[in-house]
Amino acid sequence: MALKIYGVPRSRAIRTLWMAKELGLAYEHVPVPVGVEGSRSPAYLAINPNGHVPAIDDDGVVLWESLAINLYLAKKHGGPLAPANVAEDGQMTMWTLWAVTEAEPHCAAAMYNTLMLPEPERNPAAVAAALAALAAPLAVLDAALAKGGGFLVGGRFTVADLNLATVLFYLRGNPEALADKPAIRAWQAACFARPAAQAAMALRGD
Ligand SMILES: N[C@@H](CCC(=O)N[C@@H](CS)C(=O)NCC(=O)O)C(=O)O
Repeated sequence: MALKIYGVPRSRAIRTLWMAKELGLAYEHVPVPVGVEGSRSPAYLAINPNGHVPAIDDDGVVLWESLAINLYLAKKHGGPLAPANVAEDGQMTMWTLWAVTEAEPHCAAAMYNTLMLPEPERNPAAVAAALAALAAPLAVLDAALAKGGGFLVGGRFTVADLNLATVLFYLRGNPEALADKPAIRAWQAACFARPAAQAAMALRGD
């Protein structure tokens, strides 16, 4: 099989598993866990020297960085998820970089301190700070989705929506962050209702 996807579904590998399912790709899933036995093992470090999942080996093209992998797969396979021209390519790259710079650090801080850390280690002040930092970016996103007919680029679901939706998934424990963001809530519902999203999320087992 040409495409191998490394990483357990309960990690950022879910982003690439979702993308592969959207594109209907045949792939081999290698569920490398996080830690010394998996992502930090010598065998895996030879694939991704950063020690992070996911990574892919696409017939010899080895890539890491989940959202870059998705942009690559979209452009390689084409179709409605991919950019139709260089302007859309720019917009999809813009929203993907926006996801990792403007949203992900704050979404991750909120998630860790709401859902992931053992309860005694959770810091409510860190959650409040993260949600305060997200207020302006989320207002930008809500307005863009309202203006764009419910999607980020080209009035249709694309890799940009998939990439950003997987980052905003981190806010699932903080619905208050989206209480006054109806366009984001409608967009999230549309993204996660997709059959490929449902199939990928089922792999997480939650
Ligand atoms: N920016 C990277 C981050 C990858 C990342 O940090 N993955 C986590 C799992 S969600 C990981 O592998 N952690 C293991 C470690 O850092 O040891 C991406 O989007 O692929």
